[in-house]
Amino acid sequence: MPGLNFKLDRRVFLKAFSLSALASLWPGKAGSTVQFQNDERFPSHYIQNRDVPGFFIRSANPFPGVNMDEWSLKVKGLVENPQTYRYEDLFGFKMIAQTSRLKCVECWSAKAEWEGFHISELVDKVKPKPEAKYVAFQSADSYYESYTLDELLRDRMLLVLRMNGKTLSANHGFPLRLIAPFKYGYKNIKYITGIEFTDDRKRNYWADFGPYSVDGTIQPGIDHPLDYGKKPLSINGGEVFHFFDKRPDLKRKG
Ligand SMILES: Nc1nc2c(c(=O)[nH]1)N[C@H]1C(S)=C(S)[C@@H](COP(=O)(O)O)O[C@H]1N2
Ligand SMILES: [Mo]
Repeated sequence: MPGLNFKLDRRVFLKAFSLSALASLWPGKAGSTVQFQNDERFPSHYIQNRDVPGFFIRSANPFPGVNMDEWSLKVKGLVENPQTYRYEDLFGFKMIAQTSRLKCVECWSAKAEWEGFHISELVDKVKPKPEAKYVAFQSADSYYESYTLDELLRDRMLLVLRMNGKTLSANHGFPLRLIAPFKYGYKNIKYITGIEFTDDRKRNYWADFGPYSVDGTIQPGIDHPLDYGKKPLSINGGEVFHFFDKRPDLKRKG
């Protein structure tokens, strides 16, 4: 498809919008997200922002989806054992299921059951060197994220392969995404192709192209859960749990 190589065409694409339209691409501008599906340059099957009831789709750039003939997960940088994984290899890790919310800075949140593996599984295999304090993620759609290794080793941080009992859909990050329940949605990177251990902090997409912090920890404030008629509910900061969510810590107490 000529003209639809987004790595090449991003600058052209960005130029095509006015500055104010560009500002509304930022995920924090509630209600003003550019609806790419109204733009005839992007075929309707492209992954793009869509307010699908129940679980919105957020994609900073229209994307055709991962080509699995070319996909692999490369784990590299300051590690003893760099690894390249095929999709099937990832199912060799110990799978964990967890229900958690994804909370976008646009204010909505949505809940799903996620299945995947903890990053400690990967860390055990690649053996980061002592100076590897940070981890940079690369995606197939030119998106990127950045974490401290300590954050990634926290509970409920998952590299996810399945959502609500099914293989991840293309819209939600097939084949591999991160679910970081105490971080804003933008840090929950989809279409992961690379994980690099480094001794310096890399930036992330929305710190480079918008007003959002690299840290991205969910702040106290108001949430509009999509499964509660978008009614405003207050949140404490960190992972979002509402009164109708089963909190894992409460469950443990029986
Ligand atoms: N690779 C990639 N990951 C991404 C994004 C993106 O544009 N590209 N958008 C982020 C944003 S802003 C949010 S809110 C969540 C949305 O996840 P969803 O589309 O599965 O709802 O994905 C995040 N991960
Ligand atoms: Mo977002």
